[in-house]
Amino acid sequence: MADFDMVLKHWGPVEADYSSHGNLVLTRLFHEHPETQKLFPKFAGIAKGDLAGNAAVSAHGATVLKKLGELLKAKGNHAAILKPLANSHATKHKIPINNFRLITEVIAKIMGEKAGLDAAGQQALRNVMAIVIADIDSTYKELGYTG
Ligand code: CUP
Repeated sequence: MADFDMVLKHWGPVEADYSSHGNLVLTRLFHEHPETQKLFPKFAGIAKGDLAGNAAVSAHGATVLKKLGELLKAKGNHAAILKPLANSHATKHKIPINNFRLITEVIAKIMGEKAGLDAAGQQALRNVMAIVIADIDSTYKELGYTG
């Protein structure tokens, strides 16, 4: 089975509640890699203990997972989705590329815990994201952003 499909097989629980899963992803990311919380000014001041109940964290987490859902469903034909995303993350949000690797690992773990994504499925997600991240990285380089 293609990597996209292996992950999409377990997308149902995520899609059913993007906000809760999105909050879990960002809360875990900010706990495991505290420096990532500072990347988004609107999150920088939130106390660790308040992340889980924070509506803005849930909303952005939902955005991230919805984007990932669109990318998975595009099955590699994702240039039109990814270009604007890579542009805004280089020029507006200034998110260094390694953060996409960090969030990939967190999403793999959360999907393992909450959506039954097994070790092979987690590897499939890493494979999909490796392509996505390489594409973001080429846009970053075109724009002269060294993140
Ligand atoms: O949109 C947005 O916001 C993004 C999303 C995505 C992209 C690519 C792929 C997938 C998804 N984001 Cu935000 C991202 C990120 C964050 O938030 C954090 C960290 C890292 C990354």
